[in-house]
Amino acid sequence: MMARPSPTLLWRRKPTLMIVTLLVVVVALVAAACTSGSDGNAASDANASREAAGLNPLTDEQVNAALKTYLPSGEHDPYIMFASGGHSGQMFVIGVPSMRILKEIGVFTAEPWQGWGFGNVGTMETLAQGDVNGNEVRWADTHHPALSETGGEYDGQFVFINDKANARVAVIDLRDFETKQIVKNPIAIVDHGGTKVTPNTEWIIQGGQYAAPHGWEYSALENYDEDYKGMVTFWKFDRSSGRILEDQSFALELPPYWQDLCDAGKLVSEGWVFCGSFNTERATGESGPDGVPFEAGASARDNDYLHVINLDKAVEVFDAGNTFDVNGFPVVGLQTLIDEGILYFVPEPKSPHGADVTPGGDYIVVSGKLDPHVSVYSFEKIQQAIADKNWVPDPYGIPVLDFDAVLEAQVEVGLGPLHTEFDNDGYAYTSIFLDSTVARWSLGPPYRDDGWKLEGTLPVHYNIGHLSTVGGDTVSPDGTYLVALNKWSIDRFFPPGPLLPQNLQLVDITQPPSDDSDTGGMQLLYDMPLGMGEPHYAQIIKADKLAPFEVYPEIGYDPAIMAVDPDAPVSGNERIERNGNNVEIWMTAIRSHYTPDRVDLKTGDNVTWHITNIDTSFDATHGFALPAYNINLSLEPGETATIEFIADQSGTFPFYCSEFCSALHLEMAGYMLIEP
Ligand code: K7E
Ligand code: CUA
Repeated sequence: MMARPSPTLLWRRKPTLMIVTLLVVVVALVAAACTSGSDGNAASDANASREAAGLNPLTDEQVNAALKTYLPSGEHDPYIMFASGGHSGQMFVIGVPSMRILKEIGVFTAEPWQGWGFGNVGTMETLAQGDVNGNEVRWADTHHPALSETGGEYDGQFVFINDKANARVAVIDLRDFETKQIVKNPIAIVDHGGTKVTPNTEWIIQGGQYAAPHGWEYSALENYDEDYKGMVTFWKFDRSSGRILEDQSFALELPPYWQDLCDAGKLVSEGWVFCGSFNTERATGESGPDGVPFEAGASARDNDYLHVINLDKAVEVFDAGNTFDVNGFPVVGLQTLIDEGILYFVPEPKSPHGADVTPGGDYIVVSGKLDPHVSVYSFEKIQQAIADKNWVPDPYGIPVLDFDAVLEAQVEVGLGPLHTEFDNDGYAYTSIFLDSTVARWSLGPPYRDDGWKLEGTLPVHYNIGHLSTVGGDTVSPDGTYLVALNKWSIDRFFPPGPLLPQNLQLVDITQPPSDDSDTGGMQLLYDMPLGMGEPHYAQIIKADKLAPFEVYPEIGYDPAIMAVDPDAPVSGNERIERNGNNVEIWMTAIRSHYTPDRVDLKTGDNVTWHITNIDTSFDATHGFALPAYNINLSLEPGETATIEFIADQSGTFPFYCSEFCSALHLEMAGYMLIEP
């Protein structure tokens, strides 16, 4: 290749070229100004259209914000956010910065478009793993998604999420974005502090919340101190099978404090886990023995306890069998935790909520909802206090480390701080619930020499819960965008009845703090309403870390086992076999035909019906809608699925493809005839 002369060389050699070029640039600029509107403002064309629709004209700053989120048709988002679906029991996949919803993944709740829980035996079985003692539970209160990590960074392979209402954890495989497993916690009926993962995803952490007897056995509130217990569960995750190994998992018996969010240590603190807690008062409510309403009783003390857990040691004790069983599940007892030096407490100020480990693993940031500071603890100082036995025991004999000995810094950030995430430049971002702001503050050494100070606050709308920065809880956060997950939207959107959407607000955090910015350099870009549940938390990953299937790798692929089903129908072996009143059907689907397209049954037949989508083109999904029997499948290219039912209603039932797959999609149909 010919070397190109540098611009300076070019100027020196050809002064006339320089003049001509400058002229061209000036002419182009003038032309651009003329076409962009009569006053030369780039926004004025847009504002003319806006005026026609009755919208307010945009300011330059708003135009600037709009440009930062706009993606022309066909351009993909550089980041993908996995947001909890809240009460929907699902998970949302959202592009950042466009804030476009890409998918709602069916998790704990049936989802018809994906055929999740509407007849597909694989999906029905996965959902049934979440039943509670045989009771079907088909909603969930999902709170905290956690992407799998390798070396403390998101690896794009799996995402996990908890159900607070029933203490369940789900595993989603990011090859096809489908839920593969649900586990029900055997000792707790409610949770909260899940899910977070250890830096190599050996363990998925599920922290508890409202104390109850283990196994949720009956015991009157009068027996609270003796019978009620807290817990944290460590689920062993096996990456190769993509499953939680329930028989290699265990829990810790904790005092009946209400454990809250946990975070795993990383780098210097790898092998440790930190969980917030509240109600160390052991309040039992207005109608309970102490007669004080929970909200007052559980926030009476100035401090609750950050639980500092030596997970490596807990695993050793578990491996040695030093456990007892609850519902067949191994639990390391509280006295063992004390004797073996597995559990320590650190006082955390008033009504704590978040506990977040800094990217280097060297500090733990804790916020108390009723304390205007974030409190930053040094992991090194915690280790020193443990070595020095600088503690006093709590009522259960658990060492409470000296607050001043382990505290590194406190930064006043505002009223009602909750959760904290980080960027790549030594700044931390804390959600401030009561003030409805995001606080940007600087970490001290080794992150920033001039740190531990508030840099600015950005108003958000309103009542922010969690916030999420790109890779914000990993060892290498990306300092680009932040999403504020606001609980209330009030006046931000058209009110669709009295139940209002949540408001996810996108914030640009690329600009450094400056003296002339109250917001610490943060700029609000975009409001995204979400009217499907309350997404408490979200994680944002770089899109190029995800490598999902475009189509299933082979025809006859069963997503439930992520392998070819040897019994899957394939082209040429389609058939119907009857054996007494057991009927088995092998059917294929291809644009625009089901083979066979007629199925004859008799009332009372036990029907097993396999269908494979033998199309292999990108996006060539077929559906399978069968009326009266509550069946709908979504068959992605290559996928096979099985439905089972008893033909208990006779009649004539057209079945059809429920995805508009081709020009002859309406003709992609058939008849199921059930003879009385
Ligand atoms: Cu809503 Cu993490 Cu469940 Cu805080 S939690 S807001
Ligand atoms: Cu296949 Cu529509």
